[in-house]
Amino acid sequence: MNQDRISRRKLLQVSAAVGGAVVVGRYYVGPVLAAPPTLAKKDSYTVGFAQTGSTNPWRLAETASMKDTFETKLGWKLIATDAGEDTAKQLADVDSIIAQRPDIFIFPPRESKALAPAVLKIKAAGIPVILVDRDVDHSVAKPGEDYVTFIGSDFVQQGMKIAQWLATATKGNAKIVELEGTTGADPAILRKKGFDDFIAGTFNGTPTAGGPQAGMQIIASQSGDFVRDTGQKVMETLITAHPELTAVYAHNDEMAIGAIAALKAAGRKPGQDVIVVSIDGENAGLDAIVAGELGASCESSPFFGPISHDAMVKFINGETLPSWVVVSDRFFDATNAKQFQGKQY
Ligand code: GYE
Repeated sequence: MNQDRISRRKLLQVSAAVGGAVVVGRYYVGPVLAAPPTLAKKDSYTVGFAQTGSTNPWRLAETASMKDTFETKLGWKLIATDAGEDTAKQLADVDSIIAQRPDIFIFPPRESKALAPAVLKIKAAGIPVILVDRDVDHSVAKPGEDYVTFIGSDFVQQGMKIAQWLATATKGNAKIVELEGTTGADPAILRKKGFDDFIAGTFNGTPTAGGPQAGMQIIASQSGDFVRDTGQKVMETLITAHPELTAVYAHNDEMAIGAIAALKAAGRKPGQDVIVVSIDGENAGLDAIVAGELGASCESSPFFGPISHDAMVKFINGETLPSWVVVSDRFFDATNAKQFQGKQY
């Protein structure tokens, strides 16, 4: 039987046989269950939302979506924290939210490995967790067992789609500078993998129709932390070190916009002698596509309020949830960017 499809009820039955008592901090939390703690039906809930930061429009849109759903529409309480893009601060925020005893945590773990123990800690405190936007390392914390589910985009596919677009736009010839997202963050790891795999001629283990892209080389790859200014600074250095570059793959629009500014300042022509591609589908990204400076942006939706509420209701009702609720994304380039301009985030 597929582990992903085992219902919560079955996991609870299994867990009864393997449970042992644990005490975490000042909480006695009873047996260790091989399923997330359950949640009783009631009129309103308190939701813990430990945000990673608010350094870009994408993150602001995500926070707004959570507030809109849980506070404005449902009238519930959202305990929201802002870690200022500091992993240690997010870990401390999780602790402080646990101490306030929310009914559930719905939040994006900034780094995949570093936040996995925090998910176990929340579970041990008897509070269920739904992860949104970023996932944690499954060798430490498992969906369906340690947390309810992960709701988010297919980052490998995003990287693959952008590589495929770039291969077509450059006729398979590109010297690529890659601006990676936050080191250790799930989307940064997987957006890189999807892109790299496409160049190597595979996608999720299956050979791609076009085969390996021998003319596409990643000549430098460095983190710009998903931040516009950092992306710009990193790009300035990489332009000097690698003047032969002909393409930029940024893991988000913010860094792509920073890179475009750096390229222009260095006398290069983004959209002409350097093809820039990225991910997110922000308004600023669409503007850059319409201006001819950004080639394409694969969408990554930040609207997790309604979708996480749906998953939470299913969980409360004891319904089976997949280990991953996949968010589907659109793709923007010069053929369609204009019609979505100003309608994104
Ligand atoms: O692409 C980026 C943000 O985790 C999917 O994080 C998210 C990414 C998004 O800071 O802009």
